[in-house]
Amino acid sequence: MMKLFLMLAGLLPAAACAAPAPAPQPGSATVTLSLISQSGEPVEAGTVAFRDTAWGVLVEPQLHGLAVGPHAAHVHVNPDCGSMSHGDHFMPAAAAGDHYDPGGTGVHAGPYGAGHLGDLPNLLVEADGEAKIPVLAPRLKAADLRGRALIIHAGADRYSGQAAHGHGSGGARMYCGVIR
Ligand SMILES: [Cu+2]
Ligand SMILES: [Zn+2]
Repeated sequence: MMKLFLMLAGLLPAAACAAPAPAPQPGSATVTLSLISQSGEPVEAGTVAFRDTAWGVLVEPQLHGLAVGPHAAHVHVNPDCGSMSHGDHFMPAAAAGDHYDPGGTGVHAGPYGAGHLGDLPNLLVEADGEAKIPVLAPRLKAADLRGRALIIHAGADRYSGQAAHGHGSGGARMYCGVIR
């Protein structure tokens, strides 16, 4: 036992000296989200950071003031969170367009499906109104995200259905930000 300890102790300094050179800076992106409101009053909800890993993009939320429960999160095509009104019909963040879908699949199938690349896992808002649990988007790279919009929806994503109608993909657009 003692012999083993001495052996390990002897190895430590050598291991420290032989530390590999720092890995190349991984890709990353970030977004500050704001509540989408008809008045246009800016209400910030925090940030989401994206980081490339060997398993896809790690999505790290730091959000506050949201309704408790799971919320759909998607990368939408356009870097524009502008809302539109059609008569008295308010269309929150309509300018962001549809879910990011470079393959033209037209299918909303969630983060592990073969549809929209912009379909992220649900973000879970805990009892204190904060979302801080990281999730993984295995098919994405941070470079895909910059210059697009992140939208968080009022409800949960069931990873199915037609995005344009909101069925199964989280309902109303609630928070939006342009990814940089
Ligand atoms: Cu969306
Ligand atoms: Zn989708």
